[in-house]
Amino acid sequence: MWVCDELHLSYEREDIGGAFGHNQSAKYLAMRPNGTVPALIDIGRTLWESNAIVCYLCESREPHDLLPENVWSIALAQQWMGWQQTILAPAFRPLFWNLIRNSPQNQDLEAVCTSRNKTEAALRILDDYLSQHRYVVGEHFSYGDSPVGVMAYRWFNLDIQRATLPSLEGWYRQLTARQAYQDNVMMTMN
Ligand SMILES: N[C@@H](CCC(=O)N[C@@H](CS)C(=O)NCC(=O)O)C(=O)O
Repeated sequence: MWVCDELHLSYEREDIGGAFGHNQSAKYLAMRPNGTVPALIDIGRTLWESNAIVCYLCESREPHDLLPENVWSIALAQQWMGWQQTILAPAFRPLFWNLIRNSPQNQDLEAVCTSRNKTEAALRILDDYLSQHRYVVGEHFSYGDSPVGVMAYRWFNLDIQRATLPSLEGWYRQLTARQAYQDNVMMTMN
């Protein structure tokens, strides 16, 4: 939704997952067979996997402001998007679920601790990279910033201890100045 608003797209949004409870319906499973969100319908065609959706929208809609500038930059954006899915998100998930989605009596504090440590270790890698780059692809905001940007909001707004990661924090502050980020990401976590 953040990227849709960055691109000023008009769209119809249907809330399906989590508390809305529609993601195992036959209708939804016909769109996304593993029942997770999101899924996009565009010109009667269905696409799923959030990063694929983000890349498709940025490529197919004008203006192309969020596109990385060249083949190398596209590869770098893909690198950080893949890293978010395979390294950062699995490290972070137990922390988020235990603190935000589980009731206090069902919180696994050992898992919280392990997950916090793993997430911080992963974010140090990004912090180190951002000490040399303004955004994940050089000097300009691009779609490559979006998956890690969503997770950064959660990281910086959980009630946990955090090491100082100054470059990560500086990059995150730039995102918080974007209207579409404020409208779609900076909200109560649930
Ligand atoms: N790699 C997938 C992850 C999809 C995913 O795990 N989605 C979660 C929400 S972030 C989900 O649908 N969970 C089930 C639910 O919300 O009911 C993607 O980026 O699209």
